Amino acid sequence: MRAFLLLSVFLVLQGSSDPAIAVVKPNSFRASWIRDGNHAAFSAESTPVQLTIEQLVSDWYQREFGVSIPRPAIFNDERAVDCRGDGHLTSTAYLRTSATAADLFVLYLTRDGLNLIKKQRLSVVAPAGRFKVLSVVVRHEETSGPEPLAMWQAAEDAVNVQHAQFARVHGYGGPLVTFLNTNALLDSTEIRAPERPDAVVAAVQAHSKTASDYDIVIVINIDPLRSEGGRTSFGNQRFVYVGNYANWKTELDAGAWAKIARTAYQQLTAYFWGWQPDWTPTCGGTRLGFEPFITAPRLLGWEDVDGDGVPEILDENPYGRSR
Ligand SMILES: [Ca+2]
Repeated sequence: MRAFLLLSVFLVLQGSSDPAIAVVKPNSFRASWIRDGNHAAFSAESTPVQLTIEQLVSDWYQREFGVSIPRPAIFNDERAVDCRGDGHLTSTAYLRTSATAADLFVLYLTRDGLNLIKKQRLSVVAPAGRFKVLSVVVRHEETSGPEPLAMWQAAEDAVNVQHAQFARVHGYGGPLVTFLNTNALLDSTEIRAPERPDAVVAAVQAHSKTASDYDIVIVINIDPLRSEGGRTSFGNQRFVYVGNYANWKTELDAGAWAKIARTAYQQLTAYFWGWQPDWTPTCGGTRLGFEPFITAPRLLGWEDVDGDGVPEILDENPYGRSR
């Protein structure tokens, strides 16, 4: 877990399409009472009825973004705190703008839903569908072992199995996310700067692979002489780089390859979907129950929060929106 935190520190966001907007408005909204479903001060009998958290969050979407989100996805786990003990309520809403893209609305509120801590609106890749991935494994004698591509393929296949299992448990017809993987093995002598997208594009071309044919290019470079984190690069070519974040010095076993795959496919790829680590803050090894996913699935639109049987990311009328 410490390694994942380290990775976050190393994260480089290049050319993000929409800068984060952070607004702090403490105590700005106190609509705590309703009458007959309307936001009036008291009921007819002057008996105050407190708004539910869901209603409060829904009102924040209307107020801050002008969008109707009647049944918002909410994460409000008291255990989700950072190393200073700070936590918050997180709500996200993905509204599709095309088959592959979405507007993402993010709210951080105090746990009682009454105060806005931060808001964001981003244009992101929708966290659903089939993603064509070119995985480039850079071979290093000390760490790669005799069959690096076989080990890597088993680890990346396991990620697809995780998505398939999630879909099965939730009764969906198929996985919400599938990675269609093509793998390439490059010797470390073939590529001098594997952290640079342009160098990778050129190096794979020598292997008859065209980077632009893929939605995402992932580079795995477990260089025993280079302790470094990972990064996600935005741009014409979406690019994920996983360095030797755990300072491996010897041959990677299946468990290590599985960790690398989780870093690549569950964590660094999730930045394309708009995910940020503090959606569900943790400190050290805290586990909140949604692993191997990197965050609460409902925040990625992967659960049916409005009760019509369709996960919100596929729902034509997500979050209880009317037609
Ligand atoms: Ca739904």
